Amino acid sequence: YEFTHALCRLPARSVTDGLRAADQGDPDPMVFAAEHGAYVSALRDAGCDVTLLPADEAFPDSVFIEDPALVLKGTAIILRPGAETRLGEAAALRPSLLEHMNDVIDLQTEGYVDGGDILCTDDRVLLGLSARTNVQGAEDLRPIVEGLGYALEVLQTPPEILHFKTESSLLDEGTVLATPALAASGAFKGLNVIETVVGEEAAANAIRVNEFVFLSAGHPKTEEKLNQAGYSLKVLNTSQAALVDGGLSCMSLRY
Ligand code: CIR
Repeated sequence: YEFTHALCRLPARSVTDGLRAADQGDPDPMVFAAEHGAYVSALRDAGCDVTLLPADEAFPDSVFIEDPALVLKGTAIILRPGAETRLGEAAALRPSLLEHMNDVIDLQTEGYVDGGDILCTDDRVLLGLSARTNVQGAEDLRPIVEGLGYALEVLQTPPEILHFKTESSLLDEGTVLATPALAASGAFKGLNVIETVVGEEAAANAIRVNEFVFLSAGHPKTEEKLNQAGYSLKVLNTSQAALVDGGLSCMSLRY
């Protein structure tokens, strides 16, 4: 969770067409841009040099830049997103990755892997199978991840959860924040788990960036729990990302 850089993409006006499991209304592109701006500022405050890519109107969900790529030790792996409207995001991101990363590897697969299903510790990559990530994608990713010195653990995300990291995040080297449902799936062997408070499940899509934990606003009990545990929090509004099933982790590639 120690990062010097982050890559973000401005939200497109077409984010109003973003994918969502349940419709609670379209995000407002102006409000989204303001919330995204605060997120980028928070990354900079936390010590990251942020590269901000232009909006890509062709892809409504392209602000969620974490899904088409995985960065390990400065090497970007271009993934194969599991939603049809997002498949082209991987190729669209490639030139920027070539420019900003030490090395770029293409995942060659006929399967699928979304970055939102991948939680990394210093030496482990936890990959949750989901509607967006399948066994073939996971097994084709394995040699790349192992070649970079990480152990890959393939886990099952409970079916009602979009992405593995929709409901979990790394708080420090030995601790994750997770919803009770994902914690109960047994995915976090060898790690301490702090559970989100019931009714505040969306808080689990958090990120640790250097000394700070970024947490979505509106989860006061989980916020209190993390304060008590000694974490330094930056609380950020994600109301518009939430309307299209996004959260804090999805909006940057940190490296
Ligand atoms: C999607 O359904 O793909 C987007 N609307 C939301 C993606 C969120 N990404 C993430 O959790 N990593």
